[in-house]
Amino acid sequence: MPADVRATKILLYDFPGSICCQMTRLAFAEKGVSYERQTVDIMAAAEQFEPWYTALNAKAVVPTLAIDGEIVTDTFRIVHRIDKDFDGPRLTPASAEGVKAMDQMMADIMGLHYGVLLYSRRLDADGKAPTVIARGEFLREQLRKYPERAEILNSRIAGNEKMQKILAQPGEVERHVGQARALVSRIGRALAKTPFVSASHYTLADAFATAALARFRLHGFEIWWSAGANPSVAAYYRRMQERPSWSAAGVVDSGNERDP
Ligand SMILES: N[C@@H](CCC(=O)N[C@@H](CS)C(=O)NCC(=O)O)C(=O)O
Repeated sequence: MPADVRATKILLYDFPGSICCQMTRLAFAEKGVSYERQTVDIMAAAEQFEPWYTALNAKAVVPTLAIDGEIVTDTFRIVHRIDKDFDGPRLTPASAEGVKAMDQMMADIMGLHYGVLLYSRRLDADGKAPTVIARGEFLREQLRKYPERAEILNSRIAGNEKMQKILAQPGEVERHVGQARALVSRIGRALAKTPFVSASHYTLADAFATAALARFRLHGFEIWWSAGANPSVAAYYRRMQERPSWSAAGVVDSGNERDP
């Protein structure tokens, strides 16, 4: 049964530029549900590693949703909860088969390595990504300061080293960029069948696709659908930009690229 939105306290632990938070805010906006936001600075202040936050989200990532104090983590689960718990337009296809296809599309969008996409455009003359190296040093400094946070910081340091390895191999970078490009083509093929990526109406997959396309544009890959390539994706992207949810959710597709 849908919760009574007016009586329910909905709090999103959030970071403005985070792609996952943008997906979540799009789902809220399309559902027409109002909520409170608390910023968790995942960059300079590294608040995601603070004990009060890891008590809510053991993986030390945003977003986290609190519904009347009940904690929900993982963007995929969060947006499904938003759709299920509250009144508003249904953001899932009607059939079980449609939901399965939508979930698969969302998993594939979430599965891309957005960090590689960003930093592959930021390599120096030696093929290294100074920002990624600096972030690795920052994480090691956090570890020296807060040895009690070793478990989560060590896993984040391992992820940073893995990304540096990927960035050092042009073939690997190409593979990741190719996966993102293939996803844009797949969105184009889906749009040949239905006006939205998973149904004839807006679904959670559109929230994911919109945030992903915005991220690709931010990183300089708009060429995948501009200038005549993938015209259905170009038209879809314009339509998504025109929806009230675009600005309500604060989708970022230009400017300063500083999100991990
Ligand atoms: N699978 C997780 C991924 C969340 C995630 O990676 N969030 C990023 C921002 S988009 C984050 O919090 N990063 C923190 C960091 O890099 O330390 C989810 O969907 O919630």
